[in-house]
Amino acid sequence: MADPTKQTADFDALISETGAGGEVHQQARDDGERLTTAQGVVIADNQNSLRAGAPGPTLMEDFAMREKIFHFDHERIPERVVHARGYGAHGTFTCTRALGDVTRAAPFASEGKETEVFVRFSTVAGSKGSPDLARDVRGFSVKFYTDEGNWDIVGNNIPVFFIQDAIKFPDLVHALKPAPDRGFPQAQSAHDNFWDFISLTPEAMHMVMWQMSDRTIPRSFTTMEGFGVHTFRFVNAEGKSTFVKFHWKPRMGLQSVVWDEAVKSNGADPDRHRRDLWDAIDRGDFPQWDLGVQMFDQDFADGFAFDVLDPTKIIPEEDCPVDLIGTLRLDRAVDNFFAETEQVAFCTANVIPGIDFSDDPLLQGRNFSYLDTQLKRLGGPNFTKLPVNAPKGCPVSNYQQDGHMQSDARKGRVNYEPNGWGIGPRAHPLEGYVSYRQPVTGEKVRLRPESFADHYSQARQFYISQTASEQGHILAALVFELSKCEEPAIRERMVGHLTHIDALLAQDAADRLGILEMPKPPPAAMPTQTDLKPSSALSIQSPPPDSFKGRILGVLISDGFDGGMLMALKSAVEAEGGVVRIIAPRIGGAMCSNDNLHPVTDQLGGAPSVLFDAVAILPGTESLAKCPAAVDFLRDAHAHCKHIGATHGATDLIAACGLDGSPDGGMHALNDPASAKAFVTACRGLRFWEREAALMA
Ligand code: HDD
Repeated sequence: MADPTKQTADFDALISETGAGGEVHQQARDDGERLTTAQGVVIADNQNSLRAGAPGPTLMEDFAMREKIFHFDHERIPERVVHARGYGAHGTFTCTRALGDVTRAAPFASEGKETEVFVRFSTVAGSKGSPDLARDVRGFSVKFYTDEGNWDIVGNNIPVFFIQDAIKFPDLVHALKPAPDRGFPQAQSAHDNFWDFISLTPEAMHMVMWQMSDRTIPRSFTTMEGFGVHTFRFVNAEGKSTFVKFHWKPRMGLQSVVWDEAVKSNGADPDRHRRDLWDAIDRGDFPQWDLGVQMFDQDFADGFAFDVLDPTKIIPEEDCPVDLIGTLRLDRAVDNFFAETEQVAFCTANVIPGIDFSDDPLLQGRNFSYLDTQLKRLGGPNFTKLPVNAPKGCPVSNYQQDGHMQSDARKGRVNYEPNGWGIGPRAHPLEGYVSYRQPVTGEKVRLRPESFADHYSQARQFYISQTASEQGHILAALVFELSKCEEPAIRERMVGHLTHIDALLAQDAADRLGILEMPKPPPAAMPTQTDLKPSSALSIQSPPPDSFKGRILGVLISDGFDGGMLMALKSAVEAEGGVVRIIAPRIGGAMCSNDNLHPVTDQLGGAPSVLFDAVAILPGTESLAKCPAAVDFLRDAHAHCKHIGATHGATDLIAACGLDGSPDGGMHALNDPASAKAFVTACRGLRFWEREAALMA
């Protein structure tokens, strides 16, 4: 029988002498880095628990193993009740227009002033592991580490919200999230409970139009707008208040994918958005947004057609311009996802001198919810001490003490104020935060103001501001979502609401849902104003971006491909600040026409065209016409209205897809370097939307 002591000794010898993990141990010894317990005791063996004899039972006294497993068992914290899936990065906000006359807020004190920021983007409905391209509103939260304290704009990529009063939020979220009995569907609104609630909530109709638009399937975080949603106040040194709404405008322009692409992307790369942000920062192509503000006074508010305190309404840019006052640049990925992105705690109540709240009832409720939720999620009141949450631009000094995970060890006997010891921090009436002196009167009532009662006019305004293609996408999204509702009454109620927004949209939706008799519209508290003008800022498609910067051209090649054309495409794309990825049947490379093996970035089976903004098809002597993945690659790119460049060698693949390869505004012949450049210039436009009408016909 084998001697167990001997076996252990042999195994130890193996570890230190051979490569089976041995190098790691040896290396750690050499470079001085030691593996330790949380108590700092150096661990001698991280592969074997302490046992009574080699085949014998494990001993309770193995404190190193117990501590390791204990810590592992407690790695999870509750995910956010909404916005669980998110991705963050660090950056800088630079003021481009000083606003000292309107606000004391530190980031706007002088032109060129820089303030550190942390930004977290998110989806609302899905759990932490849900796919990035669910149809969903996106969170856009910015924490400014100012020299007068932390200020958070906790916004979305849509400027309005579903409900007008925070008391309705738990119901909205319950209806949206998986049903409590079956625990699905995950990360989507296409189900009975959501539309049941919405169809009984007329105030949601404006938001629903945005939600059904391509805004909820953005190409990436870097191509989304962000909005503070509510009206806030700027307050200057004299205590004068100016109303303000915050807008983030992406430098890459607004860009979204189409629905079929989103569905397929979720399978091909469920991490598409976070990967895109990580890659952009990694290659030094730092995403940027301009911060815009709509500033207005009480007179403007009184004369505006809607209540500026109603979070289901926008102020069109034509009525109140968006002034650009600064730039946000994200240039540093997190070091540790959990420590930073997961533990960051945003709160609408985190304001600084110069920023104040309005009486928007949704905002007032949010001011309670965020602090409350952090307590549950982060386990105690000391989460503000975590590096990602702690102010960086100013000192923190107060008498808050103790509590779970306290890391501050304030010295001395004084932990109260006022105190007669003459030590410790004191309030400062001049430098401190002073709330805007707003006169308040009124009876205590549970009442929605009448000025919040128009639920359809801006929904209509949004709809008529869209291009025909975008309107088609809204209709298709409504039909998709409502078709997932099993209860006919829900579909009918929704179509009834649509009648108040646009009669043709309602009729088309009814037809495509197979509703034979037009449902009666629900009574409207106020008739729809049909004279609101379209606002071009509400459309994604017009105008399209003027460069291919930050976007990806997928070039499909096979053995014998034209290397000169690939180089021409690369230089044209790189001149625009874009990225080329090279896709081939084998990840080991593809033979160029000059018999050199060219490296590729992706294998065709794992890189469908949904992952690229535009595609070029450069097959060589190796035909791709019989390759199903290549057929899907081209067919999808075509169906998603992408710009397609193709060499003569692509003719048989084009035919295999049943497509007409004749050049048009979206199909480009690649035959010389000049044609490569012209193709990339055409790719600046988002898509060749004209193809869509033909595809639908
Ligand atoms: Fe909220 C998270 C945005 C209404 C309660 N919300 C959360 C996040 C964003 C928003 C971006 C994620 C923050 C992060 O990245 O950590 N929420 C909004 C917007 C709203 C809104 C733009 C309407 C204009 N939210 C809203 C209401 C309530 C909440 C009315 C409650 C009454 N929201 C929360 C929360 C969350 C949250 C439960 C979950 C996780 C967290 O706060 O930190 O407190």
